[in-house]
Amino acid sequence: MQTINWYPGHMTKAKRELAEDLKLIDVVVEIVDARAPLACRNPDFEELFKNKIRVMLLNKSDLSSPSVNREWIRYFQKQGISVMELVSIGSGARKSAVSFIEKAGEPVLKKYRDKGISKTLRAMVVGIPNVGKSTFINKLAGMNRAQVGDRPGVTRGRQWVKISPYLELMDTPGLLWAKLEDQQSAKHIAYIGSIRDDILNVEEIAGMLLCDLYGICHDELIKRYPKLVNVDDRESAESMLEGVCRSRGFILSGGVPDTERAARIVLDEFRAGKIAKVALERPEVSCEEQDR
Ligand SMILES: Nc1nc2c(ncn2[C@@H]2O[C@H](COP(=O)(O)OP(=O)(O)OP(=O)(O)O)[C@@H](O)[C@H]2O)c(=O)[nH]1
Ligand SMILES: [Mg+2]
Repeated sequence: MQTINWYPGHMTKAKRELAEDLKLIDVVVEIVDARAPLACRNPDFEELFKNKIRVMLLNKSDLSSPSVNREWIRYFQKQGISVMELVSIGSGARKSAVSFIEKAGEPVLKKYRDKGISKTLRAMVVGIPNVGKSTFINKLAGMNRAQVGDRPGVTRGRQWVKISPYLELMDTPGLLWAKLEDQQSAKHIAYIGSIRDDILNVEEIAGMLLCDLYGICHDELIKRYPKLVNVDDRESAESMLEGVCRSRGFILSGGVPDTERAARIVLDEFRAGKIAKVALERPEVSCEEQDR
């Protein structure tokens, strides 16, 4: 796999600004994509937010497997992380998300209350690009205050959004980290659309995604792209992509498969949950827990 040079210049500035704003913040709300929560965890956040109250939202849970979502909730809770499953699009879960953040900030509010001061809770919403930070903020605001888009790097500057007289949220640009060592995480981050496709080899990424999905949700994959049953080598990214071309009739003159078109379609369909609602990652559970 090509080494992904994924760290756009604007993120250095964004990270610096985020550090500067921390003094204004009571709670840090980290949003991860439920399909790949580990890959979404920015290692820089540990140091950056070490003195802050932190909570986690497992967003886009509608695009993943309900049972794996529950496994992730248990996994993070066991680590002492306060976490909630979430779908930021559509209506619903607004109240529970607001009270989840307010509950996390209660120790801060109490300190002020004890001094007779009523304080607005200020939370910073952070995460890697495209996980739904701005969509979440709009949901809580009950209107479109923050700009959203189905591609990474939509939010470029920070923005305060008032949710109620008692709660304000800061939208922040998606942040990646400079040195990507784990290629498995890199793949997942590319699959979920957190790295700009124009700096990726989309055919390679989509081909690898097909190979991975063949192992995770074989039946749904074949249903969507039926000609994949005829592919001999299902570990070959190229052959899998050609199988999609044959399934959809993406054949150029001379019988050449249009693998670039197939790659874009596969990535779009996966990201929209059209192939299957599946988790790319599962928590490692001990044998003892599995038996229960
Ligand atoms: N299915 C589904 N889609 C979601 C959910 N939350 C957000 N999205 C979609 O994900 C895409 C990215 O949403 P944004 O809110 O712009 O993501 P962001 O984290 O602010 O991205 P950056 O500003 O680029 O860092 C949009 O197309 C949203 O509609 C969710 O819970 N479920
Ligand atoms: Mg945004």
